[in-house]
Amino acid sequence: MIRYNNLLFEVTKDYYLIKINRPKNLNALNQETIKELKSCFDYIDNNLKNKYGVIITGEGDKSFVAGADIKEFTQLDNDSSLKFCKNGHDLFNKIERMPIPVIALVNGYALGGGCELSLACHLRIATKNAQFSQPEINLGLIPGYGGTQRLSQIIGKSKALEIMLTANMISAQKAYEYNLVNDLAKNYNEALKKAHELILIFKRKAPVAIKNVIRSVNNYYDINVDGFQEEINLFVDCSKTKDFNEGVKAFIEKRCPDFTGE
Ligand code: DAK
Repeated sequence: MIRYNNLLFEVTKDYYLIKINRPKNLNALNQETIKELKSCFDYIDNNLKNKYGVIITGEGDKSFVAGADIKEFTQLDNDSSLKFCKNGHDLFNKIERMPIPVIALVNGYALGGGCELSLACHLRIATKNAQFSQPEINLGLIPGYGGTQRLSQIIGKSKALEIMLTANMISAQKAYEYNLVNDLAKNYNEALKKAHELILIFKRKAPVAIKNVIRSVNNYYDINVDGFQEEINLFVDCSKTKDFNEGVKAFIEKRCPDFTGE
């Protein structure tokens, strides 16, 4: 198994579990962690067989990710600022485009870059103690890892502006009411159980259809793509698979389909 300095990476029977492992710094994202996450998602992307989802969370019971590592900001100049921004964007775009669902298990603070990391995931489950915020404005910044775009896409312009302009902390319950999170859980174990249950649902679906739903929905937010035209292409792509034949056959034979990913 691959070892990382800042991540715990577990391969389970059905899914991959990534834990950001800097609890003394509330799992703040330094550049090394961003690089390791990128390499971890590249590895997953190349090893999708028999894996139906990814769960990403933070080590410890206090924080998912308390933002970008503020201690690294003291050395920033124009070049490094641009490079940092690009590294973050590359990683978060990679997560958003993964062909299997990525679930953020938000178990505490999800601040700044931490909130943005959760937004790049396809689904979010928050524990009762989770708190969300985009406090960049307090540092004289704006969200720099896609937050201005994804928060607006997910919860709408009005609430997104309120969150980014005030830097207020948003409780798990409020985040649920804003549609920022998909589900709530009492604690980490319950959230992990819920995430696993979702992954077992994905396991029963056709992998090409899963991948193409994610792609097609992402296309809605890409101004360079005609989402309707691409939906036709991705639909036709699915209709050429053996799994499509199997899905129709299983329906007619009144049994569960046995999808193979072909
Ligand atoms: N970075 C570095 N260290 C952090 C950290 C962070 N974001 N958050 C917490 N820590 C460290 C604390 O410094 C402390 O370390 P020691 O002092 O023990 O060495 C340790 O974690 C425990 O934190 P506290 O003692 O503060 O714990 P409390 O329970 O009292 O408070 C807190 C928890 C989350 C309310 C507090 O730690 C806090 O306010 N943390 C900062 C939250 C924050 O503002 N995060 C940054 C959001 S802005 C960019 C791209 C993206 C971004 C920026 C630039 N470029 C491309 C240039 C994104 C920016 C953000 O994420």
